[in-house]
Amino acid sequence: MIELTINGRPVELSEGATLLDAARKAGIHVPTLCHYPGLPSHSVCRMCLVEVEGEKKPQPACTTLAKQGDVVETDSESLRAFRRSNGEWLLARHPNDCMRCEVNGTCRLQRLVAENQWEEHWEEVPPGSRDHPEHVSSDHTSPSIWRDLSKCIECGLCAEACGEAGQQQYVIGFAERGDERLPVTVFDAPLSETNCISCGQCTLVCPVGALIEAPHWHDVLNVLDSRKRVSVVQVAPATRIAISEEFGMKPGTVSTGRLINALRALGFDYVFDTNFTADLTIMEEGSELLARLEAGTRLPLFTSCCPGWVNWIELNRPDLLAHLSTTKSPQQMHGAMTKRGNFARSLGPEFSDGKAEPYVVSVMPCTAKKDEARRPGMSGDVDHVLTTRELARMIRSRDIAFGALDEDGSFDNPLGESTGAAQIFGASGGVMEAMVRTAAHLKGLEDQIPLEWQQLRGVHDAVKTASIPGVGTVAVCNGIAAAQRMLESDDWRTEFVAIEVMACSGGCLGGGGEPKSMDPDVLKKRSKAIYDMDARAPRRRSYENTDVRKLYETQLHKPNSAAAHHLLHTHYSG
Ligand code: HC1
Ligand code: SF4
Repeated sequence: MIELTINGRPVELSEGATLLDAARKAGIHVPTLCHYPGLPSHSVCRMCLVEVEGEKKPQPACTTLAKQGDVVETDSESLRAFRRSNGEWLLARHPNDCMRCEVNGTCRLQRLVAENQWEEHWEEVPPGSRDHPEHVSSDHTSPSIWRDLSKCIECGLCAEACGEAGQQQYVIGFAERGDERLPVTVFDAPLSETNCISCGQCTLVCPVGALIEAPHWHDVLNVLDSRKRVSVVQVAPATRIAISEEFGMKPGTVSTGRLINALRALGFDYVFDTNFTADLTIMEEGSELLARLEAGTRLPLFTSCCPGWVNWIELNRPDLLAHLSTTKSPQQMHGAMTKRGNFARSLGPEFSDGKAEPYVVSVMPCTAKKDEARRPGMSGDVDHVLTTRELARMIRSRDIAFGALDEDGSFDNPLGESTGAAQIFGASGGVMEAMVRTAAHLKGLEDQIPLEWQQLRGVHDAVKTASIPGVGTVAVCNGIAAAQRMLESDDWRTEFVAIEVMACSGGCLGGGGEPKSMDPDVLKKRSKAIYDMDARAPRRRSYENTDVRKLYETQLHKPNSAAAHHLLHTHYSG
């Protein structure tokens, strides 16, 4: 243990803790821009400078290790002057574009300026004047991620999130050195020409608006406001929890009802649940697994509901495409069922003969879902995908008091019922656990196979495995880097019968479209909320979903039938 004092307050810390940890522990605010929990800091923004007794110069709190007996000051005239001049220097190089910026209101640089009333020198630096003629400045080529180098403050967090400390895709790295260093793509290529998997982890950590999800909420509002089309929205399992954080609630607060009521207030005619088709996905994918086990082919089965993972396979290992489940993701299934199932027919004759179709929006914790909605063979099932962050912007833009909305609220039916198995899709290991629950039933082994699989849960382990009686050993890769490592040898081919991969650490609850959070335990808190919802659910196995059962009776016949394949399965391209 290390003991020190910070602003006169005694603090105890473990070895390896930084002065920033000390400040946080003492409840003392130290501003940061280039620090993000879980990623290495480079102390480039110099906002967190503190004075340490005995040191001649101020030290960056984010990278300075705490030492026994340190006496630290975080607030003094000269520290405020340092921060001011560093902040004003950043501002002088930043375009004056806040009013139209997608992160207006949530930008960390903007917040620091507002808090400290720093001087602006924008009149001398008009928008776009901070050119990097030698680098691609503005890149809208990816369907999921937009880049604007003119807004970059060179903190390096995107390169870390995409690189060694995060996704290990190395799409973004540093060009130039020292003051001139800039995070750019390999060979400065537009994102669409790189190996970017659209996971959006770079957008999650960007403190400003240099990396954002491709924004679609303006388009959605236009369609809703026109009231010319029947509008439908579906909500992902992870969004109903994380959206609470956008409105100041504690991580792990469940806001299903508030979310439904906010979507109705925005003008959606029908509010459906992606969880409904998560149950349907399990019926199809679980049956697919058993069919492959019987035939002894294309094993292990890879789950395919994470589009970042599907992108990775297509880009890096097309030789493994046959292992991917052909079952569509719940998002795409929901779009297909909404537009081409009994629901659309119930809307009137023009919807039955294809002259009209409902306008379908999905709200996802994921940026790659935008990309998935445009995949060949699935394009058109979902018209627009919004991230959790975008939906929060939309709600704020209409002055809807989210926190004051009623938490009582229910999804519309028939595309709204779901079980606990669907809810756990939002956490790493959840898809596999849900699949095991239904496979146990399909194999008649329900009495021998437990409902809960703790070995497959958790947001920290890179690879989790479990041996399922009568089925075989299954694995869960928590994050794309874990999957990449697993595929380096050939052991996975014989060790496992099924492998779940979610590209983002923690699963969808840690997706690139989720709220930005400085809470180091945020994933754990979101995950706990998800499993608590499952534990409280009256039905916890996908085949117990009564509307899913009805759907098979009236329309799809049985899992993996020709009708089910037509609507609910897809193919991949290398
Ligand atoms: Fe997910 Fe899924 S769980 S992929 O994480 O299979 O995004 O939440 O909606 O499609 O259901 C995301 C979450 C989500 C799909 C489902
Ligand atoms: Fe890297 Fe993911 Fe960002 Fe693409 S979306 S640049 S893979 S972090």
